[in-house]
Amino acid sequence: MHKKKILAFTTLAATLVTGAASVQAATLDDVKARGTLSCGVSTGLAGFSEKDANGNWSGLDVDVCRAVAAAVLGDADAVQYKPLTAKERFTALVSGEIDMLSRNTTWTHTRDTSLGINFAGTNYYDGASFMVMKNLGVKSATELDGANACIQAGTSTELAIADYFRQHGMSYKAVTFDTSDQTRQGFESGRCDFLTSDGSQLAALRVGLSNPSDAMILPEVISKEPLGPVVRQGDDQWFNIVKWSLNAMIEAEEQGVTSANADDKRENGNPANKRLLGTEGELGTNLGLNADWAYNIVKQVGNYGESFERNVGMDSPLELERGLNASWKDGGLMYAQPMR
Ligand SMILES: N[C@@H](CCC(=O)N[C@@H](CS)C(=O)NCC(=O)O)C(=O)O
Repeated sequence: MHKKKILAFTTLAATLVTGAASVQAATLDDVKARGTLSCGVSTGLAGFSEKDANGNWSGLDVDVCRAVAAAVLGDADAVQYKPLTAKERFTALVSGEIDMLSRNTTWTHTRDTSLGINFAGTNYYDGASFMVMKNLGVKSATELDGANACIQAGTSTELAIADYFRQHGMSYKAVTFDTSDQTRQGFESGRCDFLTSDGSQLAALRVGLSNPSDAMILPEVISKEPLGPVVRQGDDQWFNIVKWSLNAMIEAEEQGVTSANADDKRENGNPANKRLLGTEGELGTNLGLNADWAYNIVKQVGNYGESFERNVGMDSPLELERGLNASWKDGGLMYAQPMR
């Protein structure tokens, strides 16, 4: 190729890239202009994303939506929640119907590389398991050969269970549903011998049964299910904002910064506290946000540990232990990239 042609080609490529970026890289502007964040959540899952009788949403996944709204708009309440089934969620994100997805969604290679989406971190490390009624008399998943499985369509659980049964030379019949409510009702009305989903979701579905103590979760954990918030590809600034909003919650717990002491720590804390909370450094500017972006997150939503305990922890109906979701400082996997 002649030099001139190479130059022309390079200019064209640059124009295409810039053009594409300017079409898509507007999420922050859109959210600010609208004054609310549009966040995709589940249709209802206790502890993760659930609407109460007054129409207020709460949960661990809802807190990630709230954190982003606090960082971007200074108001954790400025969120419009869009309930989505497993099947609908990625289309809603890629089509621009929502600004971000925070709906117990597993980060997998195929999703990350083929759907035009980016995972912005992990807010719950999970694994798929099985729930049975105690009166079935089954104590292990290895006793489930030939059983009927209640399972939600469009989930990674469908793939996990297929692998598990094949690997163990067993068969099952899938009875699929679109929402967690339908799946729970199917299980409760005896349409299947077991219900399979991520462990946290089994805990959530179990508390929704008329008699939770009738059901038990089997000991096998058959897959890795790292759950986290998702954005569409093509807007790196927005990707950074969602990624670092979650990271700020995790970092705040590592630093011992809480909703109760954030005011004190931002004035009198150590250098890392001040950088996180915006009284020193440029972390906000680099994201295109105000200096108090992470302060607003911690003050209004809390750090990751506060959110975990409030929504799914031992004092909540789900009674989930921190386990893998403990801070790395306590032997878990929650580890924030350095905020500097
Ligand atoms: N983590 C898995 C499963 C996600 C999932 O949709 N699980 C069901 C469990 S029943 C759920 O949360 N449903 C909520 C709803 O119906 O909106 C995935 O990403 O595919």
